[in-house]
Amino acid sequence: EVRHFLELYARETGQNLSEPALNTSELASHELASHELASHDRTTFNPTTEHLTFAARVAWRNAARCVGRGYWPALAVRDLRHISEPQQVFRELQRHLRQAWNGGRIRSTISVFGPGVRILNDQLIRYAGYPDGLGDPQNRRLTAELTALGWSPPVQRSDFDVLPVAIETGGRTQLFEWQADDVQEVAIVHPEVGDLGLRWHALPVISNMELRFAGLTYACAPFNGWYMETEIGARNLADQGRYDRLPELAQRLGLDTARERSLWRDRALVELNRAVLHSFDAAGVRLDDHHSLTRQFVAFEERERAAGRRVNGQWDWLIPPLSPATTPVWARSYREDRELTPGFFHSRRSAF
Ligand code: NRG
Repeated sequence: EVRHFLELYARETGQNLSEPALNTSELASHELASHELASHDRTTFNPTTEHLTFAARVAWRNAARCVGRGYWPALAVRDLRHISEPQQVFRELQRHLRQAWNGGRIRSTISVFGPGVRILNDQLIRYAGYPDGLGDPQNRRLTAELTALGWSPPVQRSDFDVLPVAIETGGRTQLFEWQADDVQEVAIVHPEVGDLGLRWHALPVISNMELRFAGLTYACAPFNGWYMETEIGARNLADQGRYDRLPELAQRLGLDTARERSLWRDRALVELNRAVLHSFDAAGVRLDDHHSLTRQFVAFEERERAAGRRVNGQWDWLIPPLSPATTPVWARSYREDRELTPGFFHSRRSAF
């Protein structure tokens, strides 16, 4: 696996194996026969920041479910492998949020932490889900788990209470509350109907996937890009098992909800997505729409083919949940290699 990685690195970066980016121990291991490699590399391969940066970007490029990965060469990589103390991890997570937010011009960012650290939350920013139905039902288990670890909901509970982040090191878990200015949110306003009384956070920061390459696993490597509008408007706020707001919006739009054949669900869905696009645009926060992003994805596929690489893909994740057949991804097909590295993998121990 070290050999596979170093060859890929050399091929794509144009860094010859004898150039300084590879230190002598890596060079030596690269030249070893494979039976010797097995006993050597576990102890000798220590990636440089350049290796790590390349690996994280290629892991994104390989992410079969991601329709936004055309931006992979621009991923900002924070090499924090020297950090594993919970308080310091949290401070760096706060910095991550600030750097990624960048005043609304969101930057794709990954922070790679040291060994023995794990984040329990599946995303850094999540809204609590309460047993009585308030909040995000998807996060009920996470909310119960964090409550068992000592979190108390605010006295005035709402549908959008931001959960603390749980950082585990050496079998011990500590909770950290975000400061108000760590979490950037956008109120959802429909251009004609007005304020919908809904909101969503600007940054999706995935924190339950491991970065793997060269036989190494980085278990704490939270990363973010920016949202595509359908993630919020066609799933999070619309799914019956999530915020389920289509019936209410349909009422406000004056649609006939007594008959399925009025297509009130479909019409409300489009209007909710318009509201998400309108609100993020008005707030100056980066957000893609599903038509533009799928076109960019097809352009990415063409660049990959020109570079002699096969695109790893999972069609049912790449198509958007709104009007998929109107996008160029609909008529294409993809093959998936689940073991492809460098890659991001759901952590085996993740509870969520
Ligand atoms: N649908 C999820 C987020 C999944 C990842 N989406 C991104 N990732 N855009 C949700 O929270 O709605 N990213 O790294 O930008």
